[in-house]
Amino acid sequence: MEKDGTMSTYYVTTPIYYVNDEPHLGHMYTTIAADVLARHMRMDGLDVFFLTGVDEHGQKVQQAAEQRGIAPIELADQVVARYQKLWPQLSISHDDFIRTSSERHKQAVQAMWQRLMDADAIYKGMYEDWYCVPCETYWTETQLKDAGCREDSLCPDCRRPVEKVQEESYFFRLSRYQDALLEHIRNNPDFIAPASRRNEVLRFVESGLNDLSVSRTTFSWGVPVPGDDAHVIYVWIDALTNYLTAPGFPDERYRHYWPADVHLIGKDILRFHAVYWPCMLMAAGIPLPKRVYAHGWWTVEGEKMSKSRGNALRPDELLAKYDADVLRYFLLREVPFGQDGDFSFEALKQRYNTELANDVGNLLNRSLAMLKKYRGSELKGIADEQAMDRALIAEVEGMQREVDAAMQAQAFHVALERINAVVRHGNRYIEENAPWVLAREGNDARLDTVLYHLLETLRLVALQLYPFMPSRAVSMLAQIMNGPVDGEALRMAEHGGWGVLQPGHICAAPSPVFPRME
Ligand code: ME8
Repeated sequence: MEKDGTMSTYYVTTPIYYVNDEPHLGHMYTTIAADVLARHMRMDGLDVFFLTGVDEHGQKVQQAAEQRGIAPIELADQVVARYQKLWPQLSISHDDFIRTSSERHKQAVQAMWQRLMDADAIYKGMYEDWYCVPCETYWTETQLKDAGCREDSLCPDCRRPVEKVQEESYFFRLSRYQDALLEHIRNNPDFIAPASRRNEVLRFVESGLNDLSVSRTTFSWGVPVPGDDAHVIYVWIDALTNYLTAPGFPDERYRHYWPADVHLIGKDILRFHAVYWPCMLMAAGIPLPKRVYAHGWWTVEGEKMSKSRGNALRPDELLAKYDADVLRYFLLREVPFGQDGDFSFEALKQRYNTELANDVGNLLNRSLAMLKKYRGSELKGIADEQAMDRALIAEVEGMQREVDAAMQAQAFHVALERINAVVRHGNRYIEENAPWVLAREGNDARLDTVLYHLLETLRLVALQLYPFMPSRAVSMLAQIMNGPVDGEALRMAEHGGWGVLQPGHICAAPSPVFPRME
């Protein structure tokens, strides 16, 4: 809550995904991570704006559409339909879905362009490119170098000679903002994360920035340059401005959510987000996002995922095998966010069976089963609280603080490890207290106290798991609360304290939430 009584905002974004490819594991990953943050922050009572969407313009999309004999917008519509079907299947709770072909976006991009013109940050010059006549394709110097074709000036696609062409282009004065950007990165240690990426960007900026070509005359599928229709605004000004369009730019209302709290991206597009974007914003007099977090890349069963290898993991294939919660958990638990990792079906099964079926599932089943067997599922209250009970409470409260801190730092794996530690503590607590012995000996005061602490621990564990596994967590809570639970309405301020369950409350009988995976 802010001092004036308004709710604090939290604005989280994913990249906008190109529509010349179908969704795959990589797209799922960033979007799931953003969703977990959004859900966590909503539970914390923040006014959250979670944005995802698609990047529709550019030469590649125009060419992909031509190859299929359809208009670019038709291709875009098809891929948009795939994303819009996919996100609910993965329990993605975005507040807005931006399309760069929309009218609102065109307005925003042209307004952004105008601001850059007004600041004299854009000028007209000549741009050198390579052109393959047979393929009718333009290649940049970098693309030729990356494909090992620069030496002989060959086309990366058909290996025939390419020719150098010059084209008129607008340029953004990136070099002018080099010092200001360096100062910003140095003064704001949290601006780029993780730290290794921050160092990478610092080194790149220190090595000197060149002005950036920001328009093309060689294709038409894009936003026209205001007042110069022969030029289309080149991809990055167009794409990056989406983060302003969605909250309302150029209307002043965009300031309600802007600056973004975090742009989540893959490491492949770090330079655009941590160098070009902040310089554009500085030039336009718009505040910079608070943070850019570049996560690592997934390989699949040890191999680089690529279209040509045909091994890109597709959502349909994954969702046919596992439900959304299992995928969400695995992706954020398996690899520390920021590092590269490998997706393997064996590792997924292993983690699920150990941490979810064995640890969380057992704690829930045993606790509810004992409560049913010894107390007809009724919680009686705390008649004999001892040091080990207080230690359990302290552990649960420590988890809440540390999960919060981890989420502020996008350290998803740390949050999950911390939750798992409480679950293991809960299982040990059962062994140490041996409720079956307490029942046999007729030690009702102690038995009731132990059962109460178990159920309250489970309830608070389920709350912390909710952002990661919304439907499983709701199933856990529904058994504990013995009634339907609306996940979206969960709030830490209301539900997050120890002692919400009241004596006399009757829980449901256990029914497995994490059945073993064979
Ligand atoms: O780059 N592992 O779109 P895009 C993890 N339109 N994440 C991966 C991945 C992998 N193997 N492969 C892709 C674009 N990603 C631009 C962005 S933003 C203003 C414009 C994820 O469809 C990762 O988040 O190529 C990466 O940044 C994104 O997909 C690239 O998606």
